[in-house]
Formats: sequence, structure tokens, C-alpha cells
Amino acid sequence: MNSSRPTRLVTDSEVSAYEADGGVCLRGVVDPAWLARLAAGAEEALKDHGPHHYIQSAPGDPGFFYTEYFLWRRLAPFRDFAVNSPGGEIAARLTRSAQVHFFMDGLFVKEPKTARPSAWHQDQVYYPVDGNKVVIMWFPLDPVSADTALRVVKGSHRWGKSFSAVMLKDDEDVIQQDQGHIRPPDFDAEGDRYEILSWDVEPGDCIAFNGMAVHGARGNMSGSRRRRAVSTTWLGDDTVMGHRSEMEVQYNPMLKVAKGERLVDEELFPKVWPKR
Ligand SMILES: O=C(O)CCC(=O)C(=O)O
Repeated sequence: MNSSRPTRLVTDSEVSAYEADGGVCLRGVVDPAWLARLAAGAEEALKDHGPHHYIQSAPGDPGFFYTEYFLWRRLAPFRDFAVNSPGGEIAARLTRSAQVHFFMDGLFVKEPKTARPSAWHQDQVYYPVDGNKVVIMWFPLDPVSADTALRVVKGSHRWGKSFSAVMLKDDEDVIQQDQGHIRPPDFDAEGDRYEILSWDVEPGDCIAFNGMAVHGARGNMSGSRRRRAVSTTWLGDDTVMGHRSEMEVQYNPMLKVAKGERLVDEELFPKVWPKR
């Protein structure tokens, strides 16, 4: 059985960096055995796709770009990671929360030569959760260089701005523009106006970022290295049911929770910290 504790303490300066910058890389914080287990789960998902999967690359594109969400609802390695891994404890530390509930996971596979990027976006505009203590933890399952790993626009979680939610695949808006949202700009084309945080990472490391932090990733232009990652979302103390105008069907089971209520229904949002 893999350890349910982090391999080391998350330091005060890492918590401060997370709060100030909206994103931080925690090196060697999870036993790589967990990532091996998730990698086995990822291969299962690639062979037998779940109901919330999207093939982001078009037929004939070089490489292959696969995403799937809510794997923890159907595959044991993902469920085990959600409930028993050190993720809940790390999330509690980063968000200074007494209690943490698991929200969702996502698998992002970019096979070698995948050109398609993951568009700049903020995760929290896609789902019905309000609060500042939403933390996403992105775990690479392969060694990934900084130009291919997830990148965060430094400080963007503090802009007080919600961009429209775009489909990773084709950049179509999924939330109406009439809510006053605008598309995220192409931060790579903005010269030095923004600082983009990026890190070389390997299994056991974790890139943690705030739910409102703008982030994205380039394609995987490597000729031979796979780029598989699991992204996990955790809810800290101040998080409640929010409202979004157009929600994906995968969030529908959550709509029984009233706006403003805590997301503590054990079936939908298992409590993962403190451990039982
Ligand atoms: O890994 C990627 O390419 C994108 C991941 C992402 O957008 C996320 O974790 O929210």
C-alpha cells in the first residue's frame, strides 16, 4: 500500500509562493509509486474510454491528445489516489484549510509530436464552485520539460477577472460572452507584460495552482517522449456551490446542492482531510 503521507513537509515558503504567485512547484512531495499506479490507470483509460473523455487532436493530426475527466468515479487507481493519497493533506496545507474534499480529476495525455496546445484558461470558470480555496494539483506521470509541462501566469489568480471558458480542443467559448467574460489572451504573444511560471518536472513533483490562476500548456513536440499528467482538484474551507450559465453534463449530479451550500456530500465530494 502506498503512503498516504507526503514524502516531506510542504514548507512555509512554498505556501507563501502559492499564495503570492498563484502557482508553485512542489518537488518530490509524493511517493512515485502513486504515479506508477496512476500511470497504469491512464493506460486503462486510453484502452477503454470513459463517458467524460475528449479526443482533442483531430484525425490526421500528428501525435494524439486525449483528455478524460472524473476518472475517480470509474477506475480504482484514480479513486484510490483521490481518497488515500497525500493530496488531501497537501491541499490542506496550501490552502490553510482544516478540512478538504476531493472535487474532480482529469487525465491529459499528449503522445510524442502532438502539436495542439492546451489553451490558456482558468479551471474554476468551468465548474460550479465559488471560493478562494480551490487548489489544482497537476502530477506528471512522465518526466516533462518546462516547455511542455503546465505553465501558470504569475499572479493571475489575483486579477479579480473571469475569462470565458474555452474548449481546449477548438477554442470555442462554452460560457456565453454576454456574461461580460472575454476570451483569455494569448499570453505567449504578450511579450514581457506577464511572467509565465514553468518548471521541468518528474513523477513525484506536483505543480499546484489556484482555481482562478490562468494556466495552459504547449503541445508535446518531443519525438519520442510521452507526456501524461493527472490533474486533481481539491476544495478547502471556504468553498461553496456556485453558479455557471452553461455547465458540462459531467457536473450535473452536483446540481442537487443549492447555491451557497458547502460541497460536503460524501458521494460527490469525499472528505479526504483530515483522514479518517
Ligand atoms: O496538462 C495539460 O495540458 C492541461 C492541464 C490543465 O489545464 C489543468 O490541469 O487544468
